Amino acid sequence: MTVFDPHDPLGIDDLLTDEDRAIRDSVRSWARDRVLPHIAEWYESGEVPVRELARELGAMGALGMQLTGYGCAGASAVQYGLACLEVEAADSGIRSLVSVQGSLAMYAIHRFGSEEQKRRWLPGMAAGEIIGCFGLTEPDHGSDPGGMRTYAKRDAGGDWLLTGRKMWITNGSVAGVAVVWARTDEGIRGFVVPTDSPGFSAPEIKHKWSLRASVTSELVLDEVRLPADAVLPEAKGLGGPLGCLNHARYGIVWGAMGAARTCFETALDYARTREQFGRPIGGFQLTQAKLADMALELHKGVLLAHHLGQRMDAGRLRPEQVSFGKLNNVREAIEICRTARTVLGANGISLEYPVMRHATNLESVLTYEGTVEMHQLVLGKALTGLDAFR
Ligand code: TGC
Ligand code: FAD
Repeated sequence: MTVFDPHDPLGIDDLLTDEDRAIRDSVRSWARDRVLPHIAEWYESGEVPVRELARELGAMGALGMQLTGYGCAGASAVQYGLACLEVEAADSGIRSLVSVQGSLAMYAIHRFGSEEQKRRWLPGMAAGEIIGCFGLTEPDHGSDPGGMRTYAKRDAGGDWLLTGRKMWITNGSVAGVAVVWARTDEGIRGFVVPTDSPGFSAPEIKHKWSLRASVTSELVLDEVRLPADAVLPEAKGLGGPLGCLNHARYGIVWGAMGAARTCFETALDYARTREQFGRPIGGFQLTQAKLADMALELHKGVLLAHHLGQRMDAGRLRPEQVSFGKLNNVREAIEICRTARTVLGANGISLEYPVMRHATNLESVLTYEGTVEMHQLVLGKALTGLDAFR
């Protein structure tokens, strides 16, 4: 008979290959050594050494790790997911850095770019030397990106002139390259924009109470002149950016379970040692019910992520299935973090413990990459055949 492991009650570890475990363990060690000792300070100050972390993640092969060639690691979807989980177990903001770099900016260039664009940008991005951002959302168009106003038009010489504003853009102010989506006479197209282009600026958005260890910015595009070949040749229409989102959302399916795992483990540990009424609070039935329910949703969520990862590796993952995973796992993760908060009592609200930080981070994760409602509507449409978006 195998032994019951409170940290892996379903034996999910058995589903992983030796290589999966090696990648997971090395990312876990990096997060433990390089992020955990500093994260509370970064969170409180709202200052995070993004460039330094990007280079370290690049050296580990964690940036664009699911892509092949151009300096990318060529890992499996499951391995990429495990890396997201381990990074987000430390902080969702650092996982955002990984997601936006690898699944949005690099993926867009890898999937839709010309050979020259790939050679120019991807090796430096994989190494973490160049940080990328992905500008889709606008001040007046978040859930409905099809209504975007940012536009690009050609001048007589064939150059593009890009004008508009993007909002809530992760890594915007630290990026060397921005993938920006804009309306053109040919429909929605993507542009690879060096951030030192005249007319480009990226003021940082301050006063966030969530994802404080992540840089979030506005992108201001004031007639940014770009050469004819700055457009991503293979992306035409909204399917371009939405195709990138599938990959980032997939990483979040795993990542959210990392935040949940940290909160569950913190609560479990606390419940075993904190005493009230003369005994550990973990001995009270009400606390045990919370722990049991948290463990159920945590490990069901990891199983779901693994299942979707295997489908992605087999080339059989549908966008609706990604919505299923993102909707379920982020929603359950935030519930787990909030429940963990209650187990810790007053300590639950302190930055000395990770639970409130994770819970407030997940408020952003619940909203970005498609809100809960968007994923409900994606599933609703898939189930009924009826479009309820508009
Ligand atoms: P709709 O008419 O349904 O579709 C337009 C075209 O797009 C295609 N499509 C997809 N393609 C690939 N993957 C998907 N998931 C796709 N969903 C739709 C579709 O087939 C169609 O193609 P075509 O060729 O027929 O034109 O579009 P709609 O206007 O009704 O909108 C659909 C909706 C609401 C689901 C979509 O717009 C949506 O997902 N909205 C949410 C927006 C969102 O998620 N934004 C995220 C911004 S990036 C971000 O948040 C990064 S945070 C990262 C971090 O810090 O970690
Ligand atoms: P809205 O679309 O205005 O939605 C407001 C509310 O209305 C939501 O509850 C929504 O679900 C609901 N709603 C909207 N339409 C409907 C409908 N048809 N039916 C029912 N309910 C509806 N974007 C990027 O492009 N790149 C980034 O790197 C990026 N990083 C981000 C980082 C952070 C920290 C945050 C918070 C956001 C980031 N975003 C980024 C933006 C994010 O993707 C958007 O915030 C998100 O898509 C929602 O858009 P919105 O905030 O404009 O909300």
